[in-house]
Amino acid sequence: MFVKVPVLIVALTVVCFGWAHAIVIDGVNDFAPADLIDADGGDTEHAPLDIGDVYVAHDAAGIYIGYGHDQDGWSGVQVGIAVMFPTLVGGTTDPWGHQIGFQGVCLPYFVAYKNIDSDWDEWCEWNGAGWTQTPNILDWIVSTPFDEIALPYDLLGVDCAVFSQVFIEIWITQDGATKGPLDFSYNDDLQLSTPLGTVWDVDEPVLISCYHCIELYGPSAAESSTWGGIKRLYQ
Ligand SMILES: [Ca+2]
Ligand SMILES: [Ca+2]
Repeated sequence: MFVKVPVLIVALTVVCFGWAHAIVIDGVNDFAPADLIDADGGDTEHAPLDIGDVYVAHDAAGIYIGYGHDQDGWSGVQVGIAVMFPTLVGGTTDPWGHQIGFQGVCLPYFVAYKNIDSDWDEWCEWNGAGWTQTPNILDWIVSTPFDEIALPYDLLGVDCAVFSQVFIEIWITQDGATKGPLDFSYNDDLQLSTPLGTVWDVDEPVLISCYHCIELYGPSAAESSTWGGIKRLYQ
């Protein structure tokens, strides 16, 4: 897999035109139907833990992610988003100390976290030895049943002419050091809540090595079925 990532980058067009569209971050779904990358709804035991439809769009200014989720009357629910770019080697640990980890070549350089109860978010960037965590700088709405977040390229510090792909995973967890990923978007086979039941506490990290792969060019932010298929083979 170390070899295949740069090979795929070279094979892709990396010019920044023909972008899709900006998204208004207001908790109202204004993504295009073609931006849907995952219909994840209904695969947890409890609705407040469930990620629903996941959308990704982009324009010349950045990346936009939207997903269905409503913690309803529950408390302590948190949302994490890992962002990986090819060749940027990131961290293996969860910056908020949950039982979630990263392995293989898919080490996220960024993790965004939101504590829904307090509307507290942190933008976590890998500094080579740990996470540099900056609170409450994210444009991220979680107060409606459809959450939206903007990740401007200025925030990411990346050049869309260099990176034509971004790798993303989203999870629902809860406050606490024994809490793992109750719902995943991409790694459904590793999530701890399913319609059959929920594992509420674990003592070892659930390790992921696969992500949604988003192509950052063209008319919409389509998931790469080719690379997604390759990654799935290595699970
Ligand atoms: Ca789900
Ligand atoms: Ca899922």
